[in-house]
Amino acid sequence: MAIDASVLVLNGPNLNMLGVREPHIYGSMTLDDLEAACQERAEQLSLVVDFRQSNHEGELVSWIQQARTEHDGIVINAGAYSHTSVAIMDALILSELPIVEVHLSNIYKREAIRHHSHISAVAKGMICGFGPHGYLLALDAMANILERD
Ligand code: CA2
Repeated sequence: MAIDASVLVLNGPNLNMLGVREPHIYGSMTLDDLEAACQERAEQLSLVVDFRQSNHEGELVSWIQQARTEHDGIVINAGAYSHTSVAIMDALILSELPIVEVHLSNIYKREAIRHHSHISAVAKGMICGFGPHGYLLALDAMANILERD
């Protein structure tokens, strides 16, 4: 069991709209509901979760830089920046922390522009297609990684 390890759960652009629009793709849970579910799972796993969302690439980069000294791992759904941001990929590499990537939707069943993620190249692994449950699976995976390493 990873005792009181600290995990930054980062959410990228538009994920603050969860539960408000497109429930057929992203489900009806709001971001606040998702945070509550993550906090509950984190407690069971003896993890401390710092759950954040930003629509701004630079803010996400700054938070990842800070995580290097403040957290033990990063779970990230970078939203559309997953497909475009070399800056976020570089920040994740520089953090030297274990990374678990998560997506609510199955990005491979969607438009071709969503099939490639820069995050996947630097993540320990990636979970997609299971909706909000994917975040809980990502925390399980992170607890396992932190216990192992
Ligand atoms: O499936 C995912 O989790 C995504 O990261 C979500 C991103 C999308 O750009 C990625 O390709 C896959 C978009 C998040 C937008 O979230 C919304 C939530 C509710 C209503 C509209 C958008």
